[in-house]
Amino acid sequence: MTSPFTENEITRKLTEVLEYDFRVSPAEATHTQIYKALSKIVVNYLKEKRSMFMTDCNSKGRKQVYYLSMEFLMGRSLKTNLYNLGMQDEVAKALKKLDVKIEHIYEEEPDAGLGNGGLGRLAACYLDGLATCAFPATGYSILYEYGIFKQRIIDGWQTELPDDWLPGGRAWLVPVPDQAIEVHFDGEIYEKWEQNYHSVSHVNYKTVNAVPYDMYVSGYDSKGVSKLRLWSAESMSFDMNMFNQGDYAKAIGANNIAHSLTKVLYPNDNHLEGKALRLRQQYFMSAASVGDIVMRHMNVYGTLENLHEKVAIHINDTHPTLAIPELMRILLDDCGYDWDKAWNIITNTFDYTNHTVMAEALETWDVDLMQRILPRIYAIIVEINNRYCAHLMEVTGGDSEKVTRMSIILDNRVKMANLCCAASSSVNGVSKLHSEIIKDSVFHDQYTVTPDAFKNVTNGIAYRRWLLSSNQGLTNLLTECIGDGFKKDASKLADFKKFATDKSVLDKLAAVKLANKQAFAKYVYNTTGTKLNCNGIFDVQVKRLHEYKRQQLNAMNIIADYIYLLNNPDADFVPKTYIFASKAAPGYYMAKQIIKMIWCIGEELKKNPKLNEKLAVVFLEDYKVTLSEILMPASEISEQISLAGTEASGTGNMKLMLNGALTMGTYDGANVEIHEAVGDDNIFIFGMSTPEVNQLKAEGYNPEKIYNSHAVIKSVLEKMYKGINGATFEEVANSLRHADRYMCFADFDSYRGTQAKASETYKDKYLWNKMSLINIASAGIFSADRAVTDYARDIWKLI
Ligand code: T68
Repeated sequence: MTSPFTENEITRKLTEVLEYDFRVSPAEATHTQIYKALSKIVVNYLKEKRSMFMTDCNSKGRKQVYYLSMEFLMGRSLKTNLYNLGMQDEVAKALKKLDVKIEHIYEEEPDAGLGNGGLGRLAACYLDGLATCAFPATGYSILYEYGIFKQRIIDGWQTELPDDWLPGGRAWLVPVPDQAIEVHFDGEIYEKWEQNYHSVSHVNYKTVNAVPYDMYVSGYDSKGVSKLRLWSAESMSFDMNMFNQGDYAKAIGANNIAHSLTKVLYPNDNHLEGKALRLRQQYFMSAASVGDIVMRHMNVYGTLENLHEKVAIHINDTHPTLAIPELMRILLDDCGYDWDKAWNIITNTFDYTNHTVMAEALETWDVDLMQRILPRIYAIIVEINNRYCAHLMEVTGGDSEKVTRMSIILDNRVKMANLCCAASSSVNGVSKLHSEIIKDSVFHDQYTVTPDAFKNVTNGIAYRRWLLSSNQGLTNLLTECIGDGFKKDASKLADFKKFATDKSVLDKLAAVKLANKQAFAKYVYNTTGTKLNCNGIFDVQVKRLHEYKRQQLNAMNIIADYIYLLNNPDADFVPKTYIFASKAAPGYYMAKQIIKMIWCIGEELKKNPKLNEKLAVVFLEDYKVTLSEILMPASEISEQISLAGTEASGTGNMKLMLNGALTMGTYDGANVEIHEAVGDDNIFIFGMSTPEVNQLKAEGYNPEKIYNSHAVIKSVLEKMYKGINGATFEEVANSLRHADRYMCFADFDSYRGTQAKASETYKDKYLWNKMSLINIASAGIFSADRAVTDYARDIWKLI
């Protein structure tokens, strides 16, 4: 791929922008100024390229996808865009002439942390995949002024600091104020009948202006460019509606809800926060996006009749569900469509992805709250529900219990997932196992009524970010062995399998891993002062902190090892460093206790230097996309130890596998497919399967009984009670002993035994490296390019 600009052109553009924006010469410019100038050059280029791409798509009448998500965890943009555009070398050379290292410029960019974890990162990966595969795509979300909080670990406790990312992050945003959309909240509705004509008017509403800021995402070696349109809430400078009603304070925007609406991302993952502000955020994003989609479609086609033929609207989890009644509102109230015609467009336009089966994460909203904040939208939902239930009564032959369970409104709550199922042409899970589970459990009733609507698309990752632009050593080795076809087509990674028994390649692979470990150890030393033992295993569990993900199970096994080593100081023990990084939702008490406990284990181990050579724990603060890019290449064991049936897919598991880490995992989420891809011999699977979990639950799970008869578990909990590094963890221990909701005790022996097996395997370097190579070679299926192509073909019908 050739760079769109030569080195000289880059130097000239850089000089111009620096002069124009900052009045400095390249020699005088600070790193921040160079970062901003370079970003501007890339943004301008991408904006132009996107415009050409879309003009071409529209001229061919191509169907396009709009991906609505309350979260896009973008991370940094400069490096990945330069890489995808093939500009990296030219820019590096141009900077070198100024005596500036490109790596230092990358460090100037803050992460755009507009998401919590997997769900938000998935959306970001898909923009990359969509651009690479040249599908016309637009993401919609919120321009949070503060993204996911910055985490500091102070004496082991998580403390949250605001993520003020815009000063550096704004470089990637193009404001488009003339395409702002008005969004209406609160007020009352009046229904009118005039000469048999029914109309509804919404009055006394408050208006918030949704102002778009666009971010462009380049594809790799492609003419495609994705656009992410982020909405910022701004108060109307002067609200004539209010002024005319005599409310001068409201007219000038005082006490305007816009001020708080897009301030901050809700920091909960897999947990519902039923606050009014969150509902307002959801409607704001949905209404602005649908308004924009309708306007764009009208501009190209002049009618909405063919909307469903030219547009797919994707709902990423239930958070943007209000897009459904909002489009209905526009078709009915603004365009005068009759109900059936409008509903037909709706049900052929929307698709929905479910990301969790955890009961506490399934969104429901209080009816009174919704009626107060969104009176017209609520009225439409009521009507959708009435007609839907009537239809269900017919097709189920009057099975009223079933219809009640499927009802969108029940017990004074609006059930968002049920609304999604009622209105979407497809409902999909995010791994094979998860897609089966939703058919068997949460959506079983819906499945019996519309079985063909249920699909699977296993998640995928923007693999170039974690391989080509993060792991130079491995990329070089792969290129040397299999050429560079894998850079565009991840399935070509499979060619690497031919080298699984080639000793010289395996040695080179080991050398790459060691160098990556050393680089990571240097980073950890520079940022924390902690020295890592690079001869031992780097065992990694990085993800949000949640009891279902079972960081506490990992901690239990480490404590058991610690007790063992105290009793057997000279035991033959493969040295191991456990690396954790994880944010907890700020209000999640138990998660914060678990962080503190893991941190304390690390500190106490440090106090015993001889033992610490064999067993070490580090808890890295502020896990984010950029940290994952440094860590993945250095990892050797990937901990994916959720209780079977709880993790919808996982995507960190894919990034780690791609970088040669071996999965230590339960039969859960996409681990099942990783197992399928690498085979029994190249993965460490342990623990109960989903049916076994369900059976044990049905029989009645009794952790206390296990505790009383299990010497190791008992000693581990005793340690928690007695204290680790001066702090005690009764609550963690008691919750395990008395509830153990995620069955750590039941899986403990299997986990511990499998950990021991992994350590034993590590002694055989040849075998370990071979397993690692097979993992890398089998990771192609988990590319986002594959995943979006699945969506485009099976769900959005773009091809
Ligand atoms: C994750 N979900 C799944 N949710 O847990 C993970 N939730 O298994 C899967 O791989 C990933 O989605 C992508 O499919 C989340 O990350 C959230 O972050 C979230 C945010 C707000 C409210 C609820």
